[in-house]
Amino acid sequence: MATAAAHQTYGAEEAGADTTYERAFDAAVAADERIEPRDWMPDAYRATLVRQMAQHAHSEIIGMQPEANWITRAPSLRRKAILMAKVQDEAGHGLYLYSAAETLGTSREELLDKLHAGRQKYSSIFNYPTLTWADVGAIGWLVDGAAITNQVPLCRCSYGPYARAMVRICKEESFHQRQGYELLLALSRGTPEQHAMAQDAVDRWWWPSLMMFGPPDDESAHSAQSMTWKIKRHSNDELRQRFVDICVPQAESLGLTLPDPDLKWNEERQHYDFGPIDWTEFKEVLKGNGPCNEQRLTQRRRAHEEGAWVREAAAAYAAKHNDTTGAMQA
Ligand code: BYC
Repeated sequence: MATAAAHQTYGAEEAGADTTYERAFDAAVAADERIEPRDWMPDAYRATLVRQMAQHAHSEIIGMQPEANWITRAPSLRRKAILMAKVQDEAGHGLYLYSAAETLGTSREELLDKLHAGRQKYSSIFNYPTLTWADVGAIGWLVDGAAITNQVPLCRCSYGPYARAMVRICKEESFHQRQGYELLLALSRGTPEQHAMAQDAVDRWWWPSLMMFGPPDDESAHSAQSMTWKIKRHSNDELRQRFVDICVPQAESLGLTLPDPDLKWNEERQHYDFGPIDWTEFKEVLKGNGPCNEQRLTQRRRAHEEGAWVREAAAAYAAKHNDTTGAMQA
């Protein structure tokens, strides 16, 4: 926090002085300063952050499922070790994000309850099945690639704890994306069957990856406000275009094609044009009608219930440890 006036600590006795605080908050955002947990912030800013960070955290932990599906069937020890490390990283990302959300006054328990009750979303992408081993590569290349494109700007998000969590997450996502690319390259250069498997996976994951960036700008309910608050730095369509532009040459190097006959370089725009996205499918997935929505939530609820004893044991251990520390101090 740089300027004292811009960063007033919020307290009950200060209610009524919101206008001054609001001006200071707006000035801090305009000056590209970070807002920190103890700073005054508009209720709607806090609610928007909780919504986005919760959705992001839930995506990380639900995102473990489609990939974990292949851990036992990885084709070599090396691939298995890499995949296990990646899936563990996703759990870690979830934890950084739940912790960052806790700084806004919401507990991890509360957010998980909302996820399990279907009251908070997670990314549409994780409602698609991983049918073959090549899907692990396609997720790494496309899904992690889309995640990085979307998340690198979040390292400059106005809310400090979220921005700082994103720095480490992006470094790890970058490794994930490269392992996916390397996996697909190995398959693409392998037998004709392996090449066909890689192509099939790319065909199935391409369009859902483009949907990860959210609805088109003119239908994005939150973008304008989130960009004013510098939570988001770019619009959904801008980031989607950036992702397409990155992927086309990479697909060529992989020796694979992208399943879009309208994909072509536009000299005037200096971008690739691409075909229409099936927003009906996106809306259906968000409504819970994607191929795996039910399976993902059922598995998540079951994992939570089965993990109850771990949480109880950890709480008992912490209480015992606190007792011992207390006794030693007394
Ligand atoms: N899926 O006004 P909009 C990862 C919702 S990567 C589901 O544009 P916003 C990972 C949106 O929440 C994935 N819902 O919203 C990678 C809103 O509904 P509510 C996670 C979506 O927030 C590899 C409504 O549609 N990444 O974790 O301004 C392995 C209107 O949208 C989606 C993040 O979460 C979607 N694709 O922009 C493992 C990144 N798109 O909330 C894990 C952080 C939109 O009003 N999040 N909706 O009910 C963001 O950057 C933004 O939240 C979004 C959406 C760009 C996704």
